[in-house]
Amino acid sequence: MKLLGIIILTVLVANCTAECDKGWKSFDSKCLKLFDDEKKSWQGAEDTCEESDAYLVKIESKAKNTFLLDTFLQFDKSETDNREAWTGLTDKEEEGKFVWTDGTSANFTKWADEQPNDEDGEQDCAEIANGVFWPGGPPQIGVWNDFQCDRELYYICEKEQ
Ligand SMILES: [Ca+2]
Ligand SMILES: [Ca+2]
Repeated sequence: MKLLGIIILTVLVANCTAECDKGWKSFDSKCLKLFDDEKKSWQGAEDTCEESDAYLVKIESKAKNTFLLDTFLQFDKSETDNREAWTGLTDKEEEGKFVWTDGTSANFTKWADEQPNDEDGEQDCAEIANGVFWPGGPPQIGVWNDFQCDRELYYICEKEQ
């Protein structure tokens, strides 16, 4: 009986201090991870997230956008260097109507200047970018760009804590 009590107590304590699996970072009751082993298309990235019971990251606030930059997308400011990753935002179902993978619309957005521009009528998936993307260009600090969904990028997955 005593042993059972200890086991129950241990389980309760473990639940109260639930944290993310190894390699995942905690933010606002979610667990987040940058997958930077292999670049993938937007759909390939989402499929891989789902293998971990996750989905491409949903960014609902400036605080979360900043957390992602600080945690996953830091670049060497002294050089022409950049980081970019797929997010879960897409307008592939209806042009111009951007939604997250759970179908909710984007209330908070952080588009770069002149984005989304649906370049050549073929950009339906949103990336988050940090760094300098062309020689002499201004740094893009944590801004979003719609991009061709079949282009291959690293990506950030998110799941419940
Ligand atoms: Ca589009
Ligand atoms: Ca674009």
